[in-house]
Amino acid sequence: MRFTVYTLFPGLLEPYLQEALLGRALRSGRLTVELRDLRRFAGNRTGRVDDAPYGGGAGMVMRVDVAGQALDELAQDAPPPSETVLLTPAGEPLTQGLVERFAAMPHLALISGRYEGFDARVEQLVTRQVSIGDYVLMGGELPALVLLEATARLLPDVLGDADSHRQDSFSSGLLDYPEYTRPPSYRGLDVPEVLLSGHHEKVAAWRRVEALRRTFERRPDLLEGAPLTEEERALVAAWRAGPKAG
Ligand code: JCQ
Repeated sequence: MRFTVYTLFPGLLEPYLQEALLGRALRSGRLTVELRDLRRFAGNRTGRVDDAPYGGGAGMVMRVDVAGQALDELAQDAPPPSETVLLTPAGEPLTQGLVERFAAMPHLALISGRYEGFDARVEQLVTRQVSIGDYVLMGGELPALVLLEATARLLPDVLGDADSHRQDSFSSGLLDYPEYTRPPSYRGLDVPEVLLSGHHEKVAAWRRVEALRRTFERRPDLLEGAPLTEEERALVAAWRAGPKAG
């Protein structure tokens, strides 16, 4: 898979991409990332990529023609990107489902803005706007890396065997069950007995209930979309009904 990332600060992304599993995926050729500097499109009229907002107010706005030239350049690529994605807090939330769709694309373009964001007309030039969460950063570079990393780990042979997708959080629609490793007791904190029992069916059943319990306690919003059995729905209903239940 190939990513093309437009940014004013390619140097911010470069070192992150050289290390660990992403670095290995890039060196192996399973993943290609091209960083392109948006500054090239500043032109010699102002030499700047930003300008003051119409209507007044504080802050600067990134010029529409800067993004326009980037998108023109992308249209010349072979193959052109399947999607052109602007990273912005006003975008559609990034979910594992969306990440799975990105992972099926041969070429994806990401556009990272700075300042107060792009001229709103850029929304009509890209195919999609994506948010990585409800907070505001200083630029779209970290969001681009987040989207890229979440996508890259789904590509064939990017995760090492040891890191392989067990059942990722969200593939079940629930948070992950808690995991433990040695020692069995640490400062009075004990590993649940069932995990030491060697009883695989009991372990699987315990993990499912604990995943359900964590999701109920921490992210009840996820239970709406999760495929649960009748029995599991009843268990959740009992937890909702009161502290004695379940
Ligand atoms: C992305 N969640 C937060 C900040 C404007 C393009 O317009 C803007 C982009 C940014 C950088 O992205 C984020 C972000 N998802 O802050 C302001």
